[in-house]
Amino acid sequence: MQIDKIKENLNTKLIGKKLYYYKEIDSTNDEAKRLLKLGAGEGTVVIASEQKAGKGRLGRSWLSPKGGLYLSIIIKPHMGAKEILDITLLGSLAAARAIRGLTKLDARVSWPNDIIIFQKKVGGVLTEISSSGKGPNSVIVGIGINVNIEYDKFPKDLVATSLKIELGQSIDKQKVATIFLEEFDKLYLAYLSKKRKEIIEEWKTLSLDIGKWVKVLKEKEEIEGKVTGIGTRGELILRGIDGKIKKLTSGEVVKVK
Ligand code: BT5
Repeated sequence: MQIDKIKENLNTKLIGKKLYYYKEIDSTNDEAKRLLKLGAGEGTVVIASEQKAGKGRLGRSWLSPKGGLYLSIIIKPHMGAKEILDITLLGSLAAARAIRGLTKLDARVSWPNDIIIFQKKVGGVLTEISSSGKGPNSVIVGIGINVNIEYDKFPKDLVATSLKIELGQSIDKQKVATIFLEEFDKLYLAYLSKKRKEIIEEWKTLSLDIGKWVKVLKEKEEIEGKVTGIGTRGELILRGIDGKIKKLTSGEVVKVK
């Protein structure tokens, strides 16, 4: 990865002023946590070419071979744990914007943290709160995007794709990283200046779930309903078959009809 190319081209106000690069690491989110303990500030970015213990949510793992983009951003938005879903939505929107802008592929989002192209997962967001830093809670936004990963690197049972697979050719990974960080920077600054509503509206326009009948997996429970919107804290709002409205703050959409 040509990290200097990112540093030279990056045009952001807050994000990526400090950028750490590793050829190989356990998890960029874990490294961001370690850096936080050493006093890393808001906007710090950790990028790796390969992760040996890439993490998904709920203890799942994130396949992280060479060719993918793996990065984590430290932010300090002065908010409680309840608003963390907003940041996850913001992260997936930034990724969808970057992919759409660079490739014209129809990248979409699915609640709460998936980035999807033609029904296949091309990226995911893992947002974690860390209270170990000094001052306000810090939030670590980890993002993985399958950029130049070949089809045979994915296990058969994984419904995944990469930008290379969809485009039929490799794409400049530095550019994907730069544009993603710039989109994240814009969205995060907008979020801080009370533009949450606009961000959620845009997320909804790219959502595969809104208005659809979906199945949500929440722990071991399966909940079905028609998605009617996103709540004030990023929660998924569903109308069940009984007509009752449910608001989900955790779980994930697993099936869209
Ligand atoms: C996610 O979790 O989608 C969050 C992924 C976040 C990864 C980034 S990479 C940089 C940073 N550092 C980290 O250690 N993590 C973050 P979740 O919604 O739980 O989805 C995980 C599931 O997606 C797995 O159980 C697999 O089924 C599937 N999966 C794993 N690797 C994948 C990949 N490379 N592409 C598509 N799907 C994958």
